[in-house]
Amino acid sequence: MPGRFITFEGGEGSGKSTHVSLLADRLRSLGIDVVVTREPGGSPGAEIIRHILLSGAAKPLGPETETILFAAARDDHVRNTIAPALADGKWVICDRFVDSTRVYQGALGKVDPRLIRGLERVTVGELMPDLTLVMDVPADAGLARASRRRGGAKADRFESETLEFHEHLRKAFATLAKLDPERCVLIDASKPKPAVVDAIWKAVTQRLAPTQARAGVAVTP
Ligand code: Z5A
Repeated sequence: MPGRFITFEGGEGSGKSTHVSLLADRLRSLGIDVVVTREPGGSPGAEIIRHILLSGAAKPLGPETETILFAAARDDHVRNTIAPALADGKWVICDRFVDSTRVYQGALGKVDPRLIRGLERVTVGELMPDLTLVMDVPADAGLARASRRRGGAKADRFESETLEFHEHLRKAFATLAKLDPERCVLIDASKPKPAVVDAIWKAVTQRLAPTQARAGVAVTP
């Protein structure tokens, strides 16, 4: 049986990495084989492109070129990490995926949606997530969390955008979740961690029935 594909999306400091890791631990405790990965990156080739993108080196080339670079990284990641793991029956949890391109480059960067959809068709095809958890937190609170976690380190290409940019980002992710309720669940990530953990687990159990998956029972998402 093919595995399950879960993605986390949302703005900076919304708790994606934290909850990717907590969810993976919980699924593993049920005996499920889990692969944790991220975008941009998640495969050796894509990690090289990640460095180019997050250092800001590609910014002067414009949003279209950045979009193409995110797609090139995704292509490598899907082929070398995600697709093989799913084919092996593993569960894949990915920190950001296509929705980040739709929001950062599409809604915010004003890149033509036809280019974005075309690149999605080539890189992802039918391999869309079974479940996407959209972590929703006020932009200022998310940025404060990200800055605390970073300590004295320099903000990256996207973290250094304005507060207004991050507020638009939050709205765009919420709209995207609303438009695709079959796949997306909006999580109130401003709550304390235990409450967020519970909300995520509720979504995962309702949509993907992990206890049945472990027992080898076919699950219809
Ligand atoms: N990008 C793009 O433009 N287009 C694309 O197609 C893709 C990506 C795929 C990747 O950055 C950047 O690439 C991203 C978009 C762009 N923009 N930026 N920046 P990244 O991978 O370096 O970072 P990120 O994805 O933005 O995540 P983040 O800023 O590292 O944050 P996070 O993973 O969402 O949060 P966290 O590290 O789990 O939590 C932050 C802190 O808050 C940490 O200390 C936690 O302990 C704390 N935390 C978490 N939850 C809570 C709660 N509930 N209460 C209190 N504190 C909490």
